[in-house]
Amino acid sequence: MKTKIVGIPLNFGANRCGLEFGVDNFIDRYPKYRDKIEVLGVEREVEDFSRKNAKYLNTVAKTCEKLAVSINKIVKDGNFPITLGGDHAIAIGSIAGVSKEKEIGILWMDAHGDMNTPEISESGHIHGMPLAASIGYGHSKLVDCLYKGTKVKKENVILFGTRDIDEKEQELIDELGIKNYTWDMIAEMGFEKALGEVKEFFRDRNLHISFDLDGIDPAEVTAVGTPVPGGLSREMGKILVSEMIDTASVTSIDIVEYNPIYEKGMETSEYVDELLQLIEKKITL
Ligand code: DIR
Ligand code: MN
Ligand code: MN
Ligand code: MN
Repeated sequence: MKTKIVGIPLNFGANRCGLEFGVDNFIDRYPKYRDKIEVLGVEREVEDFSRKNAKYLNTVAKTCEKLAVSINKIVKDGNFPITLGGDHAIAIGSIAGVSKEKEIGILWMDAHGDMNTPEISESGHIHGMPLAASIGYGHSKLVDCLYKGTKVKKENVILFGTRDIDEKEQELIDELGIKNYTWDMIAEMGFEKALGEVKEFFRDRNLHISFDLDGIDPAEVTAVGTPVPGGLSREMGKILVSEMIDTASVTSIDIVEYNPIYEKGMETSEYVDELLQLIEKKITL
């Protein structure tokens, strides 16, 4: 099995300047990836700007659709897709591309819940909605990406590292019974124990990992658009990915929200490189 990296420089899901430069900046810093990352273009669609509750809906939906087709082909060819963002809205596409072929669970590593819907979102930013859309909640243009309906059962989802969840978003998480390892819980019970439980839950099952870089402590990974104090150390993030690959049947991974505008030196791009190397080594073993 080979890893195939797809770069998708979307920022319309976050409406935060800089995310659109993430993929190109990363390749500039690490030219060894120039031929290894297939970069998809993001095209602006006509938008309805009276819509405040799901900004750039048409552009995001079209981009996710395009990514989903590309990811689906990689899976059908028997390879392992890695999606490099761009903002987290793209997970709608990567998950759809995989879930069309296989029943999967999702490990969502993030400071945020990404469980908003257009009805409850405070910001209207679609990068706060991709997990909800993937389990069947939200605008039909997002929920029905690639094929109609729910991509992943809500029972098969775990949030990990959260520490900034909006009020109505929390209500939806509670109502749906989404398993949520908040950063406070992880810190209290210990990372090892929390990881152990997540490993047991997904043991030998197909798993998509959606890795939002803002899940890591912003003191250690600065170049993200929406930093929140606290979170996993760099090392914990790598152990999480590594041990999940060893334990579950990991099908696919997203690495998202790299925003080079906020990078002080090289520490975030370096971390992305470390993650990619680790995944490559484990998957092609
Ligand atoms: C916030 C932020 N909950 C929103 N979400 C982010 O806009 O819905 N997700 N930053 O990664
Ligand atoms: Mn996110
Ligand atoms: Mn986040
Ligand atoms: Mn918030």
